[in-house]
Amino acid sequence: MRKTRVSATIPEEILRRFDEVCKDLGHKNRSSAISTALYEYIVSNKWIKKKGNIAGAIIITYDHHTRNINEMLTEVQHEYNDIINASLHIHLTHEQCLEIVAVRGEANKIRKLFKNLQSIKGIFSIKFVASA
Ligand code: NI
Repeated sequence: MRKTRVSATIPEEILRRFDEVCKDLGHKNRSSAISTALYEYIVSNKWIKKKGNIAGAIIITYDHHTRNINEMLTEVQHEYNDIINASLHIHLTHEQCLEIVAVRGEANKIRKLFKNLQSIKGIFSIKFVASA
């Protein structure tokens, strides 16, 4: 593949942590690690534009003590029960929960569900992993 040189401005802290991960993964140089990271970014966000049916898992970590969060998560999931196949709840720590929501259906609807979940206050992280 033809290569090109780019220049980017990124926070020092992110670069420091990136270099640490590169080292842990055994990357010989930063360029190859950046290429791999960019490729993963492209692949993991492909579903954003996809049409038709897709399947995958929405993975959420959240603060169990945020007021009404459990009710909100349940409420949204009930609204989309036609595309949710299963959900798994794990009490990670005293305050943190992990929820894995298996989905299958129209990509547009899954995007809407994702956005609704994302807007709930108290969520630490949320991502969608599409099946290949
Ligand atoms: Ni829990």
